[in-house]
Amino acid sequence: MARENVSGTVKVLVFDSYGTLFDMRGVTAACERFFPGQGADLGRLWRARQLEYTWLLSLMGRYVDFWQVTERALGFACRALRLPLADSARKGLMESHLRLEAFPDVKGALDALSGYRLAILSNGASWMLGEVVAHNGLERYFARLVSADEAGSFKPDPRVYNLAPSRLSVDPAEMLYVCGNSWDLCGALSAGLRGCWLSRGEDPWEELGFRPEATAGGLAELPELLGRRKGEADGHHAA
Ligand code: LAC
Repeated sequence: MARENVSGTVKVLVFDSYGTLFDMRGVTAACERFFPGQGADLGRLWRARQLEYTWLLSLMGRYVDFWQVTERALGFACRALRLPLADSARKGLMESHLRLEAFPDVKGALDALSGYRLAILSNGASWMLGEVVAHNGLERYFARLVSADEAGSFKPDPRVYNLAPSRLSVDPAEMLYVCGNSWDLCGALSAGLRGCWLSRGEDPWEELGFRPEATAGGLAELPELLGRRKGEADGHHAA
């Protein structure tokens, strides 16, 4: 259900990581393995606190990397739900972030988009991104894994989004950020990036005063939205 085509030249596609390329339900499944019957509640609270802590620590100017944020959020979520967190469970739950599966549409879409330079821009620490990309055998697709760590802050700090065009040496007008988390995409749009919303789930678009340039129901729609065929050289639009 491609709703609007992307207009103008796009040379570089930058993807968010968690929830866009990689399915966070792997974390919930790990929560369920360690705490049967509580996986959904723990997964939800952990993810919520993980994001809230990134926002709080960024606003406080107290950056610590995404691994530490994630571990602190896990500690809080377990205490809030009265779940005893043994070291083995902590380790297993944390490491589930490194073993997330890519959504089923990722590999085909990356193949179809091989005429573009592709990259990731994520809150995840560089080594975390490297591990999850390698776990899915996707290393060859990406020119760069850009981590918020390089800005010492988290999304939606504009300094994080600005890393993408600067690290990839591309004019923001020729770059499209593709993201499944609409708050994150609003942050990118606010920072002056172009953005396509990947509407994977049932969540509606956030009411933060921005509209995406295009909306895709899955990554397989991207080549059509971009109006280009596989393998076309940069700068030559099919549509
Ligand atoms: C990321 C989180 C926001 O990958 O999903 O940056």
